[in-house]
Amino acid sequence: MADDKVRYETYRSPAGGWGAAAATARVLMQQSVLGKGSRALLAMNQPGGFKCPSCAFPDADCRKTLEFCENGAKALAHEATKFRVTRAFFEQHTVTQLRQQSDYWLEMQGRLTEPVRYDASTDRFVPCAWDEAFDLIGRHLRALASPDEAEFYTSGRTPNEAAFLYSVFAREFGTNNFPDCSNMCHEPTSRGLPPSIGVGKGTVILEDFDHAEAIFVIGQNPGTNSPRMMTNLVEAHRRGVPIVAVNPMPERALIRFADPQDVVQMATFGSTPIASEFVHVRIGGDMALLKGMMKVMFEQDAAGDAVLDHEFIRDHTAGLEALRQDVIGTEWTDIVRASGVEEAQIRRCAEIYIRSRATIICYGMGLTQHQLGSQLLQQVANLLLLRGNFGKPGAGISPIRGHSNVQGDRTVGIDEKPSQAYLDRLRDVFGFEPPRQPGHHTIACIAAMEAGTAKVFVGMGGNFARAVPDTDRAYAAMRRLDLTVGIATKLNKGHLIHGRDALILPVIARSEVLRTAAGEQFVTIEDSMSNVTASRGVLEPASPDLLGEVEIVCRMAMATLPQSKVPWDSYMRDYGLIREKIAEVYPHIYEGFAERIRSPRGFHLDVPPRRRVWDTPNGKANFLVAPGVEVNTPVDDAGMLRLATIRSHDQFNTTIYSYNDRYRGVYNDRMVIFVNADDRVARGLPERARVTVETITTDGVVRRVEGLTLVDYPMPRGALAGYYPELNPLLPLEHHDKVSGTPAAKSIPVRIVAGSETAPAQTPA
Ligand SMILES: Nc1nc2c(c(=O)[nH]1)N[C@H]1C(S)=C(S)[C@@H](COP(=O)(O)OP(=O)(O)OC[C@H]3O[C@@H](n4cnc5c(=O)[nH]c(N)nc54)[C@H](O)[C@@H]3O)O[C@H]1N2
Ligand SMILES: Nc1nc2c(c(=O)[nH]1)N[C@H]1C(S)=C(S)[C@@H](COP(=O)(O)OP(=O)(O)OC[C@H]3O[C@@H](n4cnc5c(=O)[nH]c(N)nc54)[C@H](O)[C@@H]3O)O[C@H]1N2
Ligand SMILES: [Mo]
Repeated sequence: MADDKVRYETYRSPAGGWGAAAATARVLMQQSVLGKGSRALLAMNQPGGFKCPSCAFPDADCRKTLEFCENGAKALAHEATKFRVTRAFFEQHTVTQLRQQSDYWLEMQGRLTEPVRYDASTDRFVPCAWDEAFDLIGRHLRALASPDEAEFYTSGRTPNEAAFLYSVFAREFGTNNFPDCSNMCHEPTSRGLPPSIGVGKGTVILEDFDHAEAIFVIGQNPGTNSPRMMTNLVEAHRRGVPIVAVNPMPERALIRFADPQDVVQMATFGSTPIASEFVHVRIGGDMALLKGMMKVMFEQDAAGDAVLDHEFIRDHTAGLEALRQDVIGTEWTDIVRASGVEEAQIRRCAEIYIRSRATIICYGMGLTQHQLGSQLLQQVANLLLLRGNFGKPGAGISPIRGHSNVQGDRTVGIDEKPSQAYLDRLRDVFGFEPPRQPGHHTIACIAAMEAGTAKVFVGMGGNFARAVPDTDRAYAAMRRLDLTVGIATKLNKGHLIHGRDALILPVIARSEVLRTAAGEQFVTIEDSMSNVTASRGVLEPASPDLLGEVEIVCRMAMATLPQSKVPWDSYMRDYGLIREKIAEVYPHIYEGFAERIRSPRGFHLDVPPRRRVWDTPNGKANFLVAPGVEVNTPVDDAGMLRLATIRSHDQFNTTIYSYNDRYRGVYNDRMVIFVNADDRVARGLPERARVTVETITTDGVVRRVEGLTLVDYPMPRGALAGYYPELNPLLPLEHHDKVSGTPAAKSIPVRIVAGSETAPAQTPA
């Protein structure tokens, strides 16, 4: 069978295993970096080496020599690629032509090599000296009527040092406009959990997985998006720990996994079953499921069974009775209808939870990206609090973050609603008065662009226009800007949706050596479990004309703020001086940063709930009530289906590595919609029908994506899934969680409006 033929089949092997090993070798060869890439892989996540640029899962304690996974290897191979985007490339293609190209094609062109500026007379990006680029940025920013006309976006690969200075720069300039990739991701964690447990982070560390007696994995696909977590799940399974997976898609790695680093399993083609209980929840059915489990507990408590940790509840919490009322008052019929899960299975899940003396609940985008995402997470915390699952080994809440430093960026100042206490410290440490008004998150930033009140957009990494909702509106909004700046390793579509003036500034990547006038520098990142570690690149930079992100921030600041109180010049030489300032601004967590970072495995930032200390107004952990069982506004349309936009196995967010999604059996196609066969048949559509999907809204805007192929898949009734970012045109900006501003990308109300005959087999562009 030709390798580029579109096909859909059922993947029957375990996830991981030889499939993963082969895929690793393939991507190194494809990027022509087999030797260089393999050497770099040996330094990844090792003391003295660099941190994997892929996901935010922590590394294990030296247990494995090769602490990487297939998808980490892909990220590295694409970063270390031998392909280059040169000035000749930009001469050959107008921007209008480049915009027609796919995300995949743009990614495959390789690394950016020198700064470029948009030239409208030729519709091309042309080379531009670094000084000229900073000068242009400074002129635009200083010309603004108000600093709030600038937007400073951050994507989560940016290391702590660069993110910290970026936030200092924007605040000295005078704005809190910090749209961030996290606003589309774990913002419900950052906003929903503080009123509940006093911190917007996870409370679990890796060692806890060795002590847990039950693990729940809800709305998360670790086999693809955090594969190093599979090691912990395999080990837990071997210890006989029940693992409950809650997902509308029976993700392969949640069912069966072969550890590519387990020699015996590889030699014998063995594998480990993962989930002891697979809960096939409806999209958005988790609120009902969680309430159902709590209802079982309150019922047993009423019957006199010791299922609640009364001592913990008495000493550490407030609000139990209101929660009890709400949950007891919720009817089983509603719970079963909304969750799509039978009462018997919910009772089994509750039993697993009750029997365990230490439970971890992990979750991902399947919980955060709903209209009531923040409140949903508060129910997860409620469930954990009922049995005192905080501040003891093997227990806690574990949001599995996305980008490798997305959590760190937030910790060191990327926050559009900073606390007044933090702003006071910033003032005291740097001697300028920071702005006190909240700024824009991602959704507010797009609204400001649409309104014409945003004029300059600086993107520190990322692919803003592709990652955000409502693609057509976002593109139009970006085009209204006076200046767009993309600071990046690779060319992406976001750079091509630009303002009147535009710059693309190429950076030294995570895996590459950072040299300054003061010698070799390292940076630091914070993983999903609050461990801060050093990262030192080992490869030569992709081009001599690249700058580190820290230097780019410092030079933007110097070009914009000639009277600045901040010694930018010294920071871009010696990153140790930046860490000193981080320690001064955040003494409660970063005191002694310089010494503590010398430890080969870094250090852990204090998370108070681990000590049963609750940084809430009443000093308690709070049971918080969310009315009802739905996480989305009901839609009055009998033909409505809920669409979850998800990641394939071969992408990192908007970076597309290939058109395959091995574990879901899809090859050479991304324009697919996974559907329950009964929902398809009910619409009179044949298998593999070519369809158009349309969003159901009341705002009068028609949002459609055409040319999608229906693929039968074990989805619950009423649920669809398809790939992000191709389906982002269907996601309305207004369809988001009001608490956090996070787009409800997992529950778009849609209908199938047009179907035709079976899609012809075809080869993607
Ligand atoms: N290789 C790779 N690694 C990555 C990324 C990548 O793109 N590629 N992205 C990184 C980033 S930024 C992030 S945030 C993480 C994302 O990691 P995940 O959170 O795992 O990402 P998704 O694929 O968006 O969706 C997760 C799961 O949610 C399920 N789901 C959808 N709707 C619901 C629901 O209503 N309830 C429940 N219970 N489940 C639901 C989907 O079926 C899917 O299995 O991964 C990070 N790591
Ligand atoms: N419909 C839908 N939309 C979603 C999601 C979803 O599940 N569904 N998920 C959301 C989530 S969780 C997230 S996190 C966002 C992601 O949004 P972003 O973070 O904005 O997007 P990425 O695709 O991760 O950004 C990739 C680009 O980052 C640049 N880059 C890579 N490495 C580096 C580096 O080391 N330094 C710098 N400066 N640049 C670098 C490269 O140019 C690359 O093209 O998307 C969100 N959008
Ligand atoms: Mo994310």
